[in-house]
Amino acid sequence: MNRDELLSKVKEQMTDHRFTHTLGVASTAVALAERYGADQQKAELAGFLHDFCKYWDKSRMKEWIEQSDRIPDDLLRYDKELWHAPVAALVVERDLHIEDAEVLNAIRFHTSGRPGMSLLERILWLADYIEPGRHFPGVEEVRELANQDLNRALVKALGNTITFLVKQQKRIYPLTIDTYNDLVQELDRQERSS
Ligand code: DGI
Ligand code: FE
Ligand code: FE
Repeated sequence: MNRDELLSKVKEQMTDHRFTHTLGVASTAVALAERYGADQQKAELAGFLHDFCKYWDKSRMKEWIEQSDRIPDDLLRYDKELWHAPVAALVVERDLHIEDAEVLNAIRFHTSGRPGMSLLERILWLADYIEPGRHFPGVEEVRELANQDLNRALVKALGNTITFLVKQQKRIYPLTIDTYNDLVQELDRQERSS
């Protein structure tokens, strides 16, 4: 499948607004990959596919989660906002024949993150947060940090996300907290050694 065919399959899955977001994430991920020395093609592909299942029905996502032994069942006890990421990784592997494990993991963990994220996973997570279509309080500060230091940008952005969820009195998926703690620890080490 070439790039145009892939993009038309992505477009079919979502609203025009979400497709614009998708293109913004892909181009931001490419720019971050260039800046931080990751594979730009993989960054673009992960950006194109990350929200593939964003508009799937809850029941359709639930079926995929229940049938897969690669998605922990505890996810079903947390908000469905978290589900589209691991489901998309399975769906694009099976239906679009995407085989690259790094790209699939970036998609899988693009909402929660996970401890020990790869460079590509970090880049997609951050690109999703700062793409040009995002306009929420604090995003500009994270955009500036993203030009300077990937981990500082991620700690700020994940902290903002967790604060936002607390303010909305939403349950926080333990993996999201684990990701935050892991990144803070890494940043502490990084800053102590510099
Ligand atoms: O799909 P996008 O909107 O582009 O971005 P995303 O995949 O990062 O999803 C963001 C949504 O997920 C947003 O509504 C916040 C929510 N979210 C992220 N982490 C958690 C979470 N929701 C809950 N309840 N718990 C989390 O840990
Ligand atoms: Fe998403
Ligand atoms: Fe997204």
